[in-house]
Amino acid sequence: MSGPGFIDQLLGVVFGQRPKAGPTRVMGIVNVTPDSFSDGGKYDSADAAYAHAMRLVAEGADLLDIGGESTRPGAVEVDVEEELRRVLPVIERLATRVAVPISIDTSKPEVMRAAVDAGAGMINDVRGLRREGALDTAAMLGVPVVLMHMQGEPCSMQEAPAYDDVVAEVHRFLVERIFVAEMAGIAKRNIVVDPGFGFGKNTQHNLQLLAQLQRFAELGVPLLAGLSRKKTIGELTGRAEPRERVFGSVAAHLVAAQRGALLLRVHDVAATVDALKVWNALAAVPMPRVQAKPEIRWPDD
Ligand code: 7PJ
Repeated sequence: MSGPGFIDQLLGVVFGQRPKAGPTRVMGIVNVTPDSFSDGGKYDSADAAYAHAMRLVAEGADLLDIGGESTRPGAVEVDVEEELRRVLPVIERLATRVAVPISIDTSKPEVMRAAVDAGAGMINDVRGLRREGALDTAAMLGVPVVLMHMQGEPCSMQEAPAYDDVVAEVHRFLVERIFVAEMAGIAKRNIVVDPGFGFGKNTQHNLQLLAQLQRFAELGVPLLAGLSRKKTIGELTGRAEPRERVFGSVAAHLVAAQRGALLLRVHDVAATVDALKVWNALAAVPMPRVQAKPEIRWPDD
């Protein structure tokens, strides 16, 4: 291993050092699916997806996540040919026109390979490289990978999500996947982890994960969080319409960033970037040392 990797550069990390809390980066979501839950059908053509991606870059996205198969609850799988037909034209056009890295949101080895050939520089796998051939393909391609936790499969994962201890179980899973990925030849500095909010998790599970997100930030690899417009945000805010969950999503992502998430996967790039700017401005303000509490004596002490 020599020199900083792609993720180090993206995060502005000095090689060999990982920041405890650092400059959090924004990954803009580009769905090329006819059935995505929050912008369903709006960007199902390559032209529209491309235009949307360009807009996210203009809004300040640090990288783009291109997905051709919906993983929303209840979604049905698409085959390799269809997934490639959706994503490849978009990746090809973007790769030569945008400066930001492109991530491919897929679990299929064939799609990983073709997407990287077409110019994608990162793999985002909601199944944590558990599909047959995915580990070896990712290792061979040598690009960074996001290993996400999911209980079950999208078609049924929200029917009855159950854990004894969601934080401990997701943590154990991610530790295991980091180990397995390294054993398969994926460099640790190319690994990003993600607890997978909403993937076989109800609102209580998601809140517990968010409350203890710091534990995942301490795994020694960058942490990604994605809560954008998800059902949990809808439940907490009373917003049934995903498009109306922007403010709630921004709040959740700001909390995630403060608890150590270095990457935020979002639909609403401009709003998230503004929130991060406000938070980051505070980092430059000198904080006085916490003073010893004045001793208060009550008369009858
Ligand atoms: C996530 C994802 C997420 C990662 C989706 C949606 C569903 N990839 N792909 N993390 N969610 N890494 O956008 O609501 O949370 S698709």
